[in-house]
Amino acid sequence: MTSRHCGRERDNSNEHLTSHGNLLLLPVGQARQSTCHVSAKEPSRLRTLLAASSSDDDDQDDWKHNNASGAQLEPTCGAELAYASKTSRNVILAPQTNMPSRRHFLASLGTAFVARRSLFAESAPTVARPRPSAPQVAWQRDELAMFLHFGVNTFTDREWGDGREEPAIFAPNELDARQWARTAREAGFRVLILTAKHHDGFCLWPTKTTTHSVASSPWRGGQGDVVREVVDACRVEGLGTGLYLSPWDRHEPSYGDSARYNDLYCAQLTELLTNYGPLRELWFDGANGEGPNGRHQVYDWARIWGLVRRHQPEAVMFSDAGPDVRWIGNERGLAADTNWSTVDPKVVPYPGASGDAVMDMLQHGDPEGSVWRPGETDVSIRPGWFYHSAEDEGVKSSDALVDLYFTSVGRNSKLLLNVPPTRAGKLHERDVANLIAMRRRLTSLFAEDLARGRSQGWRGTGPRTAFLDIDLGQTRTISIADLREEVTQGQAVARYSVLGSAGGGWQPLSRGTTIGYRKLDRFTPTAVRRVRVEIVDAVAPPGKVTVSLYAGDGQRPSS
Ligand code: FUL
Repeated sequence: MTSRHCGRERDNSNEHLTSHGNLLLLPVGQARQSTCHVSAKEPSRLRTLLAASSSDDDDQDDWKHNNASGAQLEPTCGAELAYASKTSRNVILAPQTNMPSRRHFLASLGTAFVARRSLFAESAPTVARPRPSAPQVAWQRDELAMFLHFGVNTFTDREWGDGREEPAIFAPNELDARQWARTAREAGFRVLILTAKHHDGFCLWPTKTTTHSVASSPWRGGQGDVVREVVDACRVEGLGTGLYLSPWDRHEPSYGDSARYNDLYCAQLTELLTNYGPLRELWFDGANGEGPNGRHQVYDWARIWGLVRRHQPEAVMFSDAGPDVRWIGNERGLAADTNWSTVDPKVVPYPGASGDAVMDMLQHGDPEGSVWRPGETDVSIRPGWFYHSAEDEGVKSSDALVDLYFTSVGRNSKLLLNVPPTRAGKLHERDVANLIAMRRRLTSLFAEDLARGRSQGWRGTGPRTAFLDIDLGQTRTISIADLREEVTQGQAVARYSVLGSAGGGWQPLSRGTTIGYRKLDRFTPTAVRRVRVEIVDAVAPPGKVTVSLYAGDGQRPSS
């Protein structure tokens, strides 16, 4: 079953192509061995790719450094190359020119390994590590996306429809997608992700694949298209659009007749991918309930992901199993403190896979993982995903929303916050007020970086350790440390500590494990003149870590 889902459980499934590029190296001799391929047609092209993969001179220096430290680039059978360094972490390069196209695609769900830029190249051999694609970097830098759960459940007061809802109940008489997008922009969100279809099967666009859609509802005289209105509103407000298309469909009679339903699902997806302009994210839920008469639907993930790559190559795909972005493992808004953006793809072979190892991989990632697949933290501003007036008192406060920012964005993740429209088709005024208050507080918290303009010279103390002293010029009270690795270069830091000194000795302020895109630590407000950040451990020679320091507003986390 699993191989049917995405083909990653095959014994030989350790190929990895880039999701958006095509350069891959293969580390061998590691505790966890993984194989990667380069789509180079011949050795000379391979060398060109290697050089081209280093977007700046420093990267090329790393490559030269590797060669200087004993690496050899040697042709093997056919166009294969073996890059064997004298380090224990050798790298083999292999072409994928003979791969059948389907295998080629499956392999493409990994991410590039390339030599990593390091501050410590002189003192340690450079190790090939996965790096993000450009769309993955853009996805993470957005920091905030707004989820919109909207559909027949909004009108039945349910969380999961059973597929028997009458399209006529869908009647949002004041639907205002501009209000959704404007609120999102004002609150600092960069993308809206709409449930184009939830598990009930009701389609919010006039699909040709079924009559169970807005075309059968009296809303806008049967001419309505919520997807179009959201895409248009996002364009006007300068936001990106993402779509959720539930594979589980409780209305569709063909669900459970795997081949037939996969055809229908792919036709729906193709409509969304080809009729609405550029999309930023496709959101695939792993729910896989029973079909009529207990039939089991086997989703064709390779085909589904292939359609997205073909029609929207700049979009990222979310699911438990990526391929670009993974679920963070809970719906409470909590990324784990230790959160690697790399994973071992074999541990989560398909969306909806379960088990302790799966949950552990989703929450923490894997420092030795072979693909770049950062975690997305989805959580609702209300107790449910859909709007229920009975939950108006349960809207998360602005302080709770700020906390979510710290436990998601501030733990190397991205926050996908659900704000469900009401039956009228608007965001509720309480939700809007709390979102705007959240933005105000975040803006004020991060208004003045006390380390800005201060010299940040890292000093290496060993192959994987370093420290940085920042002199603030005068004694300042700080309570937030904001640390960032340059994730375009990958992720390396495994343990760090932050210390402060007002003139006497150093006192600990915070410490942690991973940093990644951004790590936000809050601690007791402390008056300091100097701050020291120590990298105590790393899985590869770490790149530059940028440090910002903030006073904070004296408020402790609300939970
Ligand atoms: C879950 C779904 O079952 C919920 O209804 C919701 O859409 C959430 C975001 O994903 O798997």
